[in-house]
Amino acid sequence: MLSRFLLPLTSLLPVLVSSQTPVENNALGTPNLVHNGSFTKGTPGWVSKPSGTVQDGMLCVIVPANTTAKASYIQTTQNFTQIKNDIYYLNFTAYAAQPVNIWIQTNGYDPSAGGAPVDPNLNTTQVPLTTIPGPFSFIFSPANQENNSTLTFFLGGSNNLTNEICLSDVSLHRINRLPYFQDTGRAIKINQLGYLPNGPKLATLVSKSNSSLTWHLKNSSGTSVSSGRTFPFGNDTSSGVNVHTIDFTNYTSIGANFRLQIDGSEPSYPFAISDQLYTTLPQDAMQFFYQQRSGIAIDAELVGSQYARPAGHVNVFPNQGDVVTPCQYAWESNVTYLEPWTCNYTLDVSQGWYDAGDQGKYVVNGGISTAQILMAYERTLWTTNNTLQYKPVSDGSLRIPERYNGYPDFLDEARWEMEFMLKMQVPANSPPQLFNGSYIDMSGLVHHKMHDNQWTPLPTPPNLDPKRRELHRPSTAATLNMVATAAMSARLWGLFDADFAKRCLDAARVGYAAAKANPAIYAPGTDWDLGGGAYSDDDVRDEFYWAAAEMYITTSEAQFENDVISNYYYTANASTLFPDGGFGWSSMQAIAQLNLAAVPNNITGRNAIIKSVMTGADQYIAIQQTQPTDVYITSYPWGSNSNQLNCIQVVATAYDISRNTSYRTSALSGMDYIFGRNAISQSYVHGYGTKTSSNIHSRLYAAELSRLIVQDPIVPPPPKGAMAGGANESPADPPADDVLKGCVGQFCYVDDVNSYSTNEVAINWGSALAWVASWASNH
Ligand SMILES: *[C@@H]1O[C@H](CO)[C@@H](O)[C@H](O)[C@H]1NC(C)=O
Ligand SMILES: *[C@@H]1O[C@H](CO)[C@@H](O)[C@H](O)[C@H]1NC(C)=O
Ligand SMILES: *[C@@H]1O[C@H](CO)[C@@H](O)[C@H](O)[C@H]1NC(C)=O
Ligand SMILES: *[C@@H]1O[C@H](CO)[C@@H](O)[C@H](O)[C@H]1NC(C)=O
Ligand SMILES: *[C@@H]1O[C@H](CO)[C@@H](O)[C@H](O)[C@H]1NC(C)=O
Ligand SMILES: *[C@@H]1O[C@H](CO)[C@@H](O)[C@H](O)[C@H]1NC(C)=O
Ligand SMILES: *[C@@H]1O[C@H](CO)[C@@H](O)[C@H](O)[C@H]1NC(C)=O
Ligand SMILES: *[C@@H]1O[C@H](CO)[C@@H](O)[C@H](O)[C@H]1NC(C)=O
Ligand SMILES: *[C@@H]1O[C@H](CO)[C@@H](O)[C@H](O)[C@H]1NC(C)=O
Ligand SMILES: *[C@@H]1O[C@H](CO)[C@@H](O)[C@H](O)[C@H]1NC(C)=O
Ligand SMILES: *[C@@H]1O[C@H](CO)[C@@H](O)[C@H](O)[C@H]1NC(C)=O
Ligand SMILES: *[C@@H]1O[C@H](CO)[C@@H](O)[C@H](O)[C@H]1NC(C)=O
Ligand SMILES: [Ca+2]
Ligand SMILES: [Ca+2]
Repeated sequence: MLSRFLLPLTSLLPVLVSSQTPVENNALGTPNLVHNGSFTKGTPGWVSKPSGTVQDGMLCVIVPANTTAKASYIQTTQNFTQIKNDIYYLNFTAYAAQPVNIWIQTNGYDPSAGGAPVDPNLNTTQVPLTTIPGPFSFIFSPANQENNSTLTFFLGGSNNLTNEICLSDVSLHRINRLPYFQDTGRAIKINQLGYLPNGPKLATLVSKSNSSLTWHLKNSSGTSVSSGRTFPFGNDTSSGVNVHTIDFTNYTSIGANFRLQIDGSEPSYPFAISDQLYTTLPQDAMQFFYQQRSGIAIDAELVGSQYARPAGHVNVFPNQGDVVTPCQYAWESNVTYLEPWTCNYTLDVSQGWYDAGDQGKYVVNGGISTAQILMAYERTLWTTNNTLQYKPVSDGSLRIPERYNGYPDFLDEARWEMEFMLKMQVPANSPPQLFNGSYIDMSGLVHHKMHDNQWTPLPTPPNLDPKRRELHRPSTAATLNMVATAAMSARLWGLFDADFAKRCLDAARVGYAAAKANPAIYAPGTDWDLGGGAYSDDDVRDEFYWAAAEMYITTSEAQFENDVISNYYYTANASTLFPDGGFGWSSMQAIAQLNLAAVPNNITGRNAIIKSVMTGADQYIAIQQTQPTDVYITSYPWGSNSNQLNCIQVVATAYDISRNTSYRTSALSGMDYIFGRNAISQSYVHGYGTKTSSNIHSRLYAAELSRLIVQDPIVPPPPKGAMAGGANESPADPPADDVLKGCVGQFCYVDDVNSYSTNEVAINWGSALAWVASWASNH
């Protein structure tokens, strides 16, 4: 597989000197990972078979005729570390007495195979040696971490005569990213999309000055149309810089290309004042989901030819799933569960969305993502005074294959994932499966996740993923996620497709009973980094609350109402329901509470539930008032943009329920951060704003890497509407480890394709954006 993305640079130098790749060949400055690569000390650091000799500064090996590829080789003996998703440069000089193709691998050891490669990170084929000593260069990015790696040149295999192959000047360098300059953009931080005429208009100035300064709002001809004084704030602890606030809310005229300016300083990026600000964002945010779809060809007519691709994971070679998908091997699961869990069946778990930059599919993350899309639709059924500019409720509003099929497109898109989640359910009357030392009936539970058993490199088009796809053990949390979303689907599809609605509700009832019978099957945190994330969760009180709530709202049945009322979260206070920093896929009580409050139902104590949502929103607003960039968060965890957006969802729902405009004002100001009103002037939604995230981590959109590691075809940049995870104050990936050391809060972001901890896409972040965009487009 990797060979597809690796060609000798010798034939491709014009691409590699392109000005778009500032870091290319920037390897000098890091140590050579190969010792004695020029054989100046003889052969220390090397082993060869048959044993070679050093002649004229080259290690030469006599390769017998008719040997197999691996029978003759030159290999390093001092191991080096290959860091997952880092970038390496390999150079060497070699020739052969008779022209021959050799083969290079970096790899770990597989003790059971006597040192054979497990999962080569560099696996070239066809390195053509001639009789003239040729320089060769390769750039590669390891898909998997390998702490004890070797570099091997396999010499045999293709020649029927005795050959002599000589090698020298071997160097292997990790990319050098330093010195690094972080582009923080303009000093005046704005929402780069702009501002609504009748909405709040706030900007943040970074300035060392502690006294108020005069600002001007200039129109597209540079004429000052409004002016005022900044409000010095002082140290913004979320970024550690001194800031002022600019409030130009009172200016309400529509126009394009406004700029804010402090006399004598650089103006802000341009922005609009427009009531159409968020009109296209819901479609583009939703378009991301179509592009993440598994099991269907992505249609050029809908998304443009550069984004078209064949169906991924429909068991067409080299894919090993997802129509026929086995469970993990017992020897694989043994490591995570400390017992050899497996199952006897295969399942068709095709469809669904790829979770993020990877191509795994996780039911717990599918749950929140599907829920937020369904909620974006459902709120249009109960909000009053809905002067919707954009109607998720309509058919034909998205560029998806199901447009104009008579069903609302948001429901169509969510159904793609719902169908997958239904398929993840353990079939009725399945043989018992191992759990905690005994075999138990898991029928009706839902497999936690399915993904590759090893990471694939970036880029990997889904239809070319060769790894084994595997089901992981069922979990209570995944089961309840399926139940909750199936209950929502049942009530929303009831009007359109009664058969599907029934299928959802039937599966939900079976799942609900299975979860109650097996309330503590947790996905362990140890089940990570073998081609997928863990999504571990050992507190499922929130998932039980959510499932019961959705089942009750859909069915009005007393058993579900009783389960809601007896749940821990029913009487929990607002700050437990809506925790500081927002909610996420493992804390679904918040989603449950929003739906119990907003969707018509007769639950006992509904007024208290509604009050808790208002209090939760008030608490977020109280935090926002301490933050000069109007964020609701005070820390910046992995995926912090979704935390901010999920807080907006709470405040915006409080507005939908109460029509109290202070919630609307707060939620709209909360949008600013995502679109550039932050320490680094970053608009995190690709294609929206001036300085937007462009090198997003994804196997589908690794254009930055494809420029560096030459390949055919060149993969596209991310589509408009794809959102990066955002600032992460504990970043952990190769580029971030190099360039974000000691960063503070909002600064902890790098727009690099390999920065999965700050720059990845994910469905649960995209769904938060889709909900908030739909809400904002109504204003
Ligand atoms: C590797 O080869 C490339 C292409 O010839 C060259 O630009 C680069 O400087 C070399 N790197 C090292 C570390 O020698
Ligand atoms: C590496 O490349 C060789 C030669 O094409 C191939 O036989 C082998 O299967 C590859 N190994 C892996 C793990 O991809
Ligand atoms: C490499 O393997 C050796 C021997 O097993 C071990 O001692 C060493 O810690 C390993 N190195 C790394 C970086 O894991
Ligand atoms: C290289 O890695 C292998 C596999 O982990 C290990 O057996 C060997 O001892 C390591 N060699 C050194 C020098 O660390
Ligand atoms: C290598 O194999 C070819 C074809 O089978 C044969 O003709 C040739 O004699 C062999 N060479 C040696 C040295 O065995
Ligand atoms: C030896 O290899 C050459 C080139 O690959 C081929 O043309 C020739 O037929 C081979 N000879 C034998 C005896 O197989
Ligand atoms: C500003 O905030 C940063 C981040 O919280 C903090 O490290 C720094 O000490 C603060 N500076 C001042 C002058 O208070
Ligand atoms: C906006 O206008 C009102 C009414 O003229 C005024 O009281 C208020 O101070 C103005 N706000 C700002 C931020 O200038
Ligand atoms: C599971 O791990 C245990 C303990 O390491 C080992 O004894 C057992 O053979 C393993 N079972 C399988 C099926 O791999
Ligand atoms: C609904 O809209 C009408 C007309 O715009 C307005 O008079 C009324 O107060 C609004 N009702 C609510 C509950 O916001
Ligand atoms: C799987 O099926 C085989 C044959 O039907 C049976 O012998 C075995 O016990 C089953 N294993 C499990 C874990 O159910
Ligand atoms: C709530 O109860 C009222 C009065 O019995 C009934 O009219 C209404 O339909 C119920 N609403 C829901 C959503 O069940
Ligand atoms: Ca439709
Ligand atoms: Ca949980």
